[in-house]
Amino acid sequence: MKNTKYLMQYFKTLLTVSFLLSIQVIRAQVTIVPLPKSVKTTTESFKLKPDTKIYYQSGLHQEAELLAAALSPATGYDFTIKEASAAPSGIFLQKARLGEQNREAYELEVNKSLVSIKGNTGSGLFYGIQSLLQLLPPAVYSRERQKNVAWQIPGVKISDSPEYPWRGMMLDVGRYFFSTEYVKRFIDMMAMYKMNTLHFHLTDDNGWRIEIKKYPKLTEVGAWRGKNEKRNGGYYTQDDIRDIVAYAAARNVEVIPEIEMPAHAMAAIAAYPHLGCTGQQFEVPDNQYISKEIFCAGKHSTFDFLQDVLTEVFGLFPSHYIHIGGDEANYERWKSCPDCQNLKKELNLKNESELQVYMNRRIQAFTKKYNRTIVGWDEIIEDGLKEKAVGMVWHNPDKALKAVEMGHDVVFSLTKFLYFDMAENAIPGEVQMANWVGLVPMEKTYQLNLMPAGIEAKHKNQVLGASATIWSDQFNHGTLLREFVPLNENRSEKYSDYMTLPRLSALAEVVWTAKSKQDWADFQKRMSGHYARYQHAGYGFRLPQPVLANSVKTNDGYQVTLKNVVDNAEIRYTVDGTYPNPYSQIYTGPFSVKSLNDFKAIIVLNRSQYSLPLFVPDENEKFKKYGTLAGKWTPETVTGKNFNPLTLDLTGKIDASGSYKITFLYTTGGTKLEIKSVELYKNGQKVAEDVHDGAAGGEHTGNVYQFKVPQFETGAKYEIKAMVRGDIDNNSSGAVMIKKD
Ligand code: TNX
Repeated sequence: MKNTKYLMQYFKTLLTVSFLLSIQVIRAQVTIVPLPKSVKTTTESFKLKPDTKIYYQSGLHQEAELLAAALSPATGYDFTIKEASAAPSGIFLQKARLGEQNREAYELEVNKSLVSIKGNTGSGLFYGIQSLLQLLPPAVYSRERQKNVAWQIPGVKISDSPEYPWRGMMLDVGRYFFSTEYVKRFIDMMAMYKMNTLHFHLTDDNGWRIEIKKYPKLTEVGAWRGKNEKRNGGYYTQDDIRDIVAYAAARNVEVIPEIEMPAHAMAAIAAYPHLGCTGQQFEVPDNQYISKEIFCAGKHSTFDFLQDVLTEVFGLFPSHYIHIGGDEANYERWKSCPDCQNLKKELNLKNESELQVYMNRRIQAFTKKYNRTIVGWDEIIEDGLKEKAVGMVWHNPDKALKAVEMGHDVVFSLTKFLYFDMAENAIPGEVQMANWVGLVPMEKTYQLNLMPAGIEAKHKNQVLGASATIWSDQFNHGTLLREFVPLNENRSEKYSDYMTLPRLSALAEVVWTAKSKQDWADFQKRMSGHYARYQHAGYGFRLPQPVLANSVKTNDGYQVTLKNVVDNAEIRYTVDGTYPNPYSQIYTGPFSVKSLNDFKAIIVLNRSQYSLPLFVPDENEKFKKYGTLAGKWTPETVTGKNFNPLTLDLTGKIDASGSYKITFLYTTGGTKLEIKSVELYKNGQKVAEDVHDGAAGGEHTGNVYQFKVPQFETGAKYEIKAMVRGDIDNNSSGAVMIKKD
């Protein structure tokens, strides 16, 4: 008995040792995200030791301090920092004129005695440091001492610089007030992935978050909503703002404030009712909806107010840009406001949209005096906006084309790729998020193309980059923020983390790395070690599901091979229909199932952090009563803005004369499919049709089409042509079923 016990102990130790060895091997690979321009590896390596010194050339003290502060907690080493003009060993930070002139460029060279980081500026140097941290084991991000880690840095020669200057994230602190501490952590996440622009959405209907000395009610009234125990909110004092701006600047992050106008302004109007058209007193609304109450464009006092606010804002934010919102203005109040109508007449404007252009122009003229450039949601890109502006394109790439042709710059913020308030998946267990544009999985974000047709050569430099959004309006609806294991403590902050990571890492590569070098499979491989980095850094994140690597048909079913995409994690699975958990069967290699719908598999990082299950949904089962599958539609097969034919081959599925029913059934996507008609063709000849309007989406209306096959002919080719289009966007998918009556 005793012997077996010792033997077991021995094997356990052996396993642990080989486990640790395997980690070492993985670590020796360079897995930097975003992928650098050029990486050469050597067989040498540098080991951080308690007596490793950090040398810096004059002017780089701040960067040296940041590096020491990044390395000290996990290593437990108390690094000596010293100014020096040259260094034979240790870590050396230098300002140098690099071949690559970009201010954010850097070079990082590691050999066995020296780690050298060079940058044209402190910004470049900061990025050299970020890459260095990614060469160290994930535990380096921990704020607690990590024992038994060899702090080895592989030998490399890296030269690197970004493709785009605007690498952004937007944080909506208007709908949910994030603490200063959280905002700093958010900046840390960005900086880790070389993102450099924080778009700070400071004002909205549901909250005004920045102290303005001249208008104290903006925060006394406008920063709070709800009554009694439901009362919530908060704001940043001007000192908090200065603190955030400085913290960001030290990490090469520029903070661009957004003061929304004319809409999304209920919090300000609740504080100062004269800012609205009616002067009526409102409360700060607790939910997000498109409000009719917007800033009055017809009164001079509105402009006085906005200019006073902007003056204080400019004093706090050194950023060259100021975001003025401009989205989703409902003009109903302007239409019945005597002041707005008088002004419209006076200026000879055709409609209220031109009144908004007037407002933008007036604000733009004011900001110009402060040498600032306005940024706005793509609604501001209208004729009449004289000076150059930046359009933040969220609707569709056509808007970007219009903007660059008018001479403006653009930043992509496209909903379908960059709205991180959309869920990545729709399967049970996914944290519920917004869904009005469908799903935004990480792979979709990675596929974003910043040079759509028409922009390329001529307007290349007008594309500044991209920015993803963390809208927090869903945080208002307590019921939508479902309890989820990793999101236990401060739910809203963890929720925001979960929306942000890992998609932020994918966006980072889209804006930093040349498109020609972007490769999803390679990215996925490099990412596999990054979840542990997030974890050590204390960030919440979403774990990806296992990947179905292969399924081979066998005599009595399928053999399934799964791929793990997270380092040092297990795959666990079930074959009995139940949801797997961290104690389910461990995956060690290919397994057999009768039907592909029979298995569900998860990635388990640890007992409390595991992914949603990978499974093959059984659509046929769900839709069985509608007959058999005639075909599918996907965003790729539904093209254009108008009705276009979706052709499905029904040869073999139509096998007798008689009446047939075709049913369109939506499965996923943010918008519905509209159907106009279904025509039946026999050998290319139309033989029957059913014309009526139908739709397949969250609700199905008129989605069943019926026709008669007159004389069935064996060997004939049967096809249907359905005239379909997406409602707003072509982003839904679904099944088309056929059933003989
Ligand atoms: C649209 S995008 C908005 C926001 C919402 C978001 C929710 C844009 C400029 N306006 O006010 O928070 O959708 O996804």
